Amino acid sequence: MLAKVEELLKEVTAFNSTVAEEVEQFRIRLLGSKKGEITALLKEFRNVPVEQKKEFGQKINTLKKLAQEKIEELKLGTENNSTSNHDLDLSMPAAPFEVGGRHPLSVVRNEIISIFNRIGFAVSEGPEIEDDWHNFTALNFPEEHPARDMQDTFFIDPKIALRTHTSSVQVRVMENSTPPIRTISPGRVFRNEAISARAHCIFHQVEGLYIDKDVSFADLKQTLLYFAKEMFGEQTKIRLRPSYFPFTEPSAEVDVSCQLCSGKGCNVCKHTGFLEIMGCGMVDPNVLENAGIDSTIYSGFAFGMGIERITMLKYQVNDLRHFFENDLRFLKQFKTAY
Ligand code: 2U9
Repeated sequence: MLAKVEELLKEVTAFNSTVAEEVEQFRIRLLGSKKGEITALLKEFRNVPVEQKKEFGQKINTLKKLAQEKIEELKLGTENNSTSNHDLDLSMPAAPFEVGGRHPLSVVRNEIISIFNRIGFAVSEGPEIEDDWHNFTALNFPEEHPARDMQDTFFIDPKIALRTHTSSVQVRVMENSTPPIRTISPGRVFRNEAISARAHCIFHQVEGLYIDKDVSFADLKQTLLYFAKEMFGEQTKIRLRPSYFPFTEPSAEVDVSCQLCSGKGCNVCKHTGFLEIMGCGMVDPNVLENAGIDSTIYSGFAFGMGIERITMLKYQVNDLRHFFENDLRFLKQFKTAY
């Protein structure tokens, strides 16, 4: 057996090849798990006479190591030399790969930003974890307002919460700049609500703010009419209904004429011809003063909309949960340039 080891040592030392298949055949012949010659010699170790065990053990280990190293070394030199590469057809077209698309909420958010950019609104962003002042107090929320309740807002501690609207970002803009201010704030907001087809505890808003001398309710109406026509089509009409928000006075809900029935009345608009898209109003003088803006010199309007709601109306999506489930069959329908 020692003679066989010596013979194989010589053979391994002398072996050379640049062809991958030859190297692999050599590996199987020597080190293959079933019929490999070195493997077989290792199995025979227990039959070697005791006085030869030491010498045989050392030699067979040297042989195995040498064979393994040699095969690894030769493999490196043959990687680009395999005969199977001759099957490669370099004239074949490349495998198709799928290009991703933007999420529908991003598509609509970008469209809203673009519409307001065109009439001079800048984009402002701010923190998702907000203090009581910027989220509630500066915006004229009374101490006992229900939104300040644990049941409606995710509090981190008594004075810090996940923002419930992006108006908080605009308070920061007002504190840090002087009018004229024309800005929109897109972003995620958080409310402690049960998840359903119409509500989610995380959703996306765009809030808008315009402050200057002599800003009037007429400016607000024209701005929103321009937005509605750009977003839903030139034929779109708007309607304002009186409402109440702590931060605006007067306040209104804004409806657009129903896309499906062109305002004639159908199931979607519950036969009213209109669908609610946002809230708006003139910024309450208290809010201006809270942020350091003189309400005797300046006035302003503000509006706020949920991006999910705008997207549902524009694309006839009937369940808000689709936006959070990442089902590709849903998402693939929104491939666009935006
Ligand atoms: C400042 C002052 C006032 C923003 C406004 C609304 C009306 C409104 C809701 C629409 C659906 C939020 O997503 S929603 O639940 N928003 O109705 N938002 S006026 O008013 C502001 C903003 C900033 C400094």
